[in-house]
Amino acid sequence: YIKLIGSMSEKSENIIPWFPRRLSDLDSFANKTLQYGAELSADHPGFKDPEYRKRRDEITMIAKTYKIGQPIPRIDYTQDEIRTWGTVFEKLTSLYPTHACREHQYVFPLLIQNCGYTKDNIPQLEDISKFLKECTGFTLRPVTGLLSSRDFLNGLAFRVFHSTQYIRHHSQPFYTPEPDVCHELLGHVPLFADPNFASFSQEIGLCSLGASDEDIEKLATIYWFTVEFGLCKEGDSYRAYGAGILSSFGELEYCLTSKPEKRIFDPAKTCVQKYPITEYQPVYFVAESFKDAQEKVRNFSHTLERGFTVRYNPYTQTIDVLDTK
Ligand code: TIH
Ligand code: FE2
Repeated sequence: YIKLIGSMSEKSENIIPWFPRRLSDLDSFANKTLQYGAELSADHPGFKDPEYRKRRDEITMIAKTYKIGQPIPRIDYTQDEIRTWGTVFEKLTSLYPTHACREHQYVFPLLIQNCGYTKDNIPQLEDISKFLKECTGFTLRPVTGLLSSRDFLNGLAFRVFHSTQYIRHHSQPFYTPEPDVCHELLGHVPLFADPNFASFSQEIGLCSLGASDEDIEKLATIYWFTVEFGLCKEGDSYRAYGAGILSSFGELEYCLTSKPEKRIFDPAKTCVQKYPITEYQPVYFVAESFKDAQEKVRNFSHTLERGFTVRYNPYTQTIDVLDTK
């Protein structure tokens, strides 16, 4: 029952990539995960240990059959998995007071109170998803592995965050090149409870709907340097808000030293910056505030080629296509 506006579908020389218009359209992403690139699988222990791979396959079964609206099944984590979580949890929480941004520090105690965040317990996606929904309307969806940038960013337009449910390999707890529960729950979740950050993230998602492949690449790079690896200013010092740094003890310490370069966040420049995916970042971008970053991304989006604008309708949880240019 969704009709595209006449002139939009008639522009045959300029075909608009399909995009989700309703929340349940996101169900179609479930089995479209990418193969790990050669780069990523290089030599990390998590890719090679057969017993570990087997456990991951068990956990990702959940994501394969999950449909929107269902409660996210709980995982009975093993003692070994909980030990890995505990190691990461203790180390990271010792750095947050001096390294994490204000918003992260505000939310963290609420997660301890409401979602079972402790050293001895891996919190469950279902409990967190309910909590986030009450804070900002964000919800979690379990995912088997890496989605394409397009699918992943499209989810954000609906305030849906695709989250892994398995944990990193126990042999290298302080850095992994791929997402896992430590990364999602300690890095991403606290920020999605912040209203300004939530709306900044959704802004990137809205820009990605029906965008060209080239523009998706730019938006994914902006996402990388903000939601994943962003720094922000607090008074005279820098703090981390990017989930990739907040979930890696090694990188969290490193990012605030004088070793890496720090530049002001500017979408037009940030969107073409190259970055490594299996080692610490050589360059970080610093945001003034989430509100400021959102405005910059919105202005930047006007420079992208897309013949229409979109608006999220929270009452129906659908995307309204507003007009054609
Ligand atoms: N490097 C992060 C960590 O060790 O927690 C995980 C990831 C960040 C970005 C993509 S995967
Ligand atoms: Fe992430």
